[in-house]
Amino acid sequence: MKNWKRVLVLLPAIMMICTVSVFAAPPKTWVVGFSQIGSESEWRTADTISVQNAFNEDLTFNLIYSDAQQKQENQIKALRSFIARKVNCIVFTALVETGYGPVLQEAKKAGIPVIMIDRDVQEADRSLRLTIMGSDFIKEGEKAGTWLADYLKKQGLDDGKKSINIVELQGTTGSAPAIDRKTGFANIMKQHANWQLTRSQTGNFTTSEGKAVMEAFLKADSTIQVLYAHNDGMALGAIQAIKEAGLKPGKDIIVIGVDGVKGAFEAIVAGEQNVTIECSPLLGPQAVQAVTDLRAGKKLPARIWTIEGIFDATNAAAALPSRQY
Ligand code: GYE
Repeated sequence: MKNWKRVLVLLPAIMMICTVSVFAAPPKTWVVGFSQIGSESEWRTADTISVQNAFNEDLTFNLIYSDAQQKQENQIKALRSFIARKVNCIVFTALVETGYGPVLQEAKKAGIPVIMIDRDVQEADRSLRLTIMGSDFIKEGEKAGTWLADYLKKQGLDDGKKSINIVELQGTTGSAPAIDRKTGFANIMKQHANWQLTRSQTGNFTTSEGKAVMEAFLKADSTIQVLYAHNDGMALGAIQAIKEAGLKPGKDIIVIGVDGVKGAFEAIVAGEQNVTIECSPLLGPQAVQAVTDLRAGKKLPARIWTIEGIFDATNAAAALPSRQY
């Protein structure tokens, strides 16, 4: 009798649970604005395609894509237009780390959540964006330095006394990966008193500028032993410059790149690049997952890391066929 009464009292709730599970409302369609920085590298193209495909495959999202063509003012305009259109969420890659404070404040005021992918901003108010997903660029720089230390040791090229002359091709000035990859590499340099950074200049993450800057380095300096390029695109441009100067890249000059694009794998297999530190651009599925969680009312972690490897002559050939970018 008692049990029977309990069932009667709980009946409305039981019915509601059944209705919700059988006729669960489909997720609300969300409009997502994606502000991309441009198409300066093979990496960037793979990243754009990954994000576009992942959102377009999910019919509950409507992605508005904006390409800033490497101009911060274009990005700020795009973000303002997303706010004016009252998008549900903004996915944002910042060209450089600073200068977006006011527009991010506007998004916050409008109640539009911002998810950073790949490149973060440096704003004192960390609440201006919900999360940042992507790679640890400082760690990438450290991996490059550690790889070099191991390689020089194995080849018997570093006695700890004679100087090791290194040149650096930096990424876009003021961007998170350029700042952090420099810092990470410098952290390892500090442990090697004889390593000298003889030249360091931006190649803007492009193959053409990487080539031009390396040409200038080679003209001015015949003692270069190592090139550390903040991305593979610039390393590949520099390889051309090294060849045109009558030297053998990968042998006369050790070439280190970052990203892990197909071109770098091919250059490693050909013996012209020595190593690439992987940085995955395939952020689309992770971005969709984060926005889906957000829509469902879940709290996002403040940092979502990408897991990445290191590829050199010991493992690049085996990995090449399965590379996706
Ligand atoms: O390494 C470079 C690109 O932000 C991690 O940008 C990205 C960098 C990548 O153009 O190739």
